[in-house]
Amino acid sequence: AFTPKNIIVTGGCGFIGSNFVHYVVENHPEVHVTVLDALTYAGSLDNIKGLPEDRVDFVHGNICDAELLDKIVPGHDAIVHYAAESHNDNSIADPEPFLKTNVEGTFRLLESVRKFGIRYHHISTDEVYGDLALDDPARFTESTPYHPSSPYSSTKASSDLLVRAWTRTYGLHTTISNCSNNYGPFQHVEKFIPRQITNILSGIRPKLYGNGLNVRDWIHTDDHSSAVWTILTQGRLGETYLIGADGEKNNLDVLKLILKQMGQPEDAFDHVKDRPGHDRRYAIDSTKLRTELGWKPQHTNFESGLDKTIEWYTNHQEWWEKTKAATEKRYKAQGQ
Ligand code: NAD
Ligand code: TDX
Repeated sequence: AFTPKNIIVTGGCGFIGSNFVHYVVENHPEVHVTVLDALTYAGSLDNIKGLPEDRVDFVHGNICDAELLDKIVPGHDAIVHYAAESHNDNSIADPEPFLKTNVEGTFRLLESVRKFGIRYHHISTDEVYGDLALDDPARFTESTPYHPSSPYSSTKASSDLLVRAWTRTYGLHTTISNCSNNYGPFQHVEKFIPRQITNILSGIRPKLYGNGLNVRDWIHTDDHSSAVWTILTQGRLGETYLIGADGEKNNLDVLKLILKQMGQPEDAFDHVKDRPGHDRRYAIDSTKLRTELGWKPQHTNFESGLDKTIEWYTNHQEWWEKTKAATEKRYKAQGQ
């Protein structure tokens, strides 16, 4: 097994990256983390506040900055790459930052990994595979062909292909993981679950796109973290692993559960304009990760995970209210 001591986590001030940093600090006391984050609208130092200073360093910078990478990468034994522009609706309104960060940013990191010869783990998404029909018995596997639908998912797919080509051509020591939809604390209020919870807490009616029958395969972000750690330390080099927790649910059912858990009538929401090109269904078959590396999700009770997430947003109003008004303004301008 690979036993890293000094890792760089890009995007460690965002939702999933910061949950991973918390996970490493709590579970792997021998590991030091350097967070590299540009603090875009989606990143906040509050997300890693209070972590021990001798365990976590913060570097404010952009993954596209090759000179900065030359300075900070030496002395580390791995990069775990979470940084991205991550929101589909934003990518439809303005794709350019997605090309820069997701494609060029990954290219810069790969060049740095090539120069300094360190281990690289690439965080990606199930959206690279496109979507499945609602009644298709199939789920995505590592051999499903790439078929991304949105500017966001096409840039993530591009970044995965760069990793594969750099690995084959230059012999880099890499792994890739493609995970399904995450939920949990520190998720930006632009995303589905936090948007609806914070709408209710703000006296705004939740907003459902289209008929709400689109299916997402939900996983708690702590299970994503344990899977990434498992792949980083035990994964076979050059391989891709799909991460999922058998959590398929349609948006309407998730919304009704949120309304119920927050004491609202089940029809207290608005139908709004559908997302252009809206993927119908994602579903992950994570057999390879489970059988080859022995990983299992721990937080598989969605109702209780959702309840804790509602509690977190209820108790952390000061965390989300800073970005709430601007986010809703953007949605309103799009008719959503
Ligand atoms: P997020 O938008 O919450 O956070 C992204 C972080 O990256 C922010 O802290 C931001 O400041 C930082 N960042 C953005 N551009 C940067 C740049 N050019 N240089 C340095 N830092 C930059 O995203 P998230 O939802 O936590 O997603 C993290 C990763 O996980 C992404 O790669 C995403 O594609 C992938 N992923 C997300 C999900 C999901 O459900 N959210 C599922 C599967 C995979
Ligand atoms: O207000 C809303 N109403 C609504 O019905 C919002 C914000 C979303 N939706 C729908 C669209 C999707 O079907 O809910 C579903 C989930 O939407 P998002 O939270 O935007 O997530 P999604 O587009 O599925 O992508 C997420 O999972 C895969 C992450 O944002 C990506 O970064 C990740 O790659």
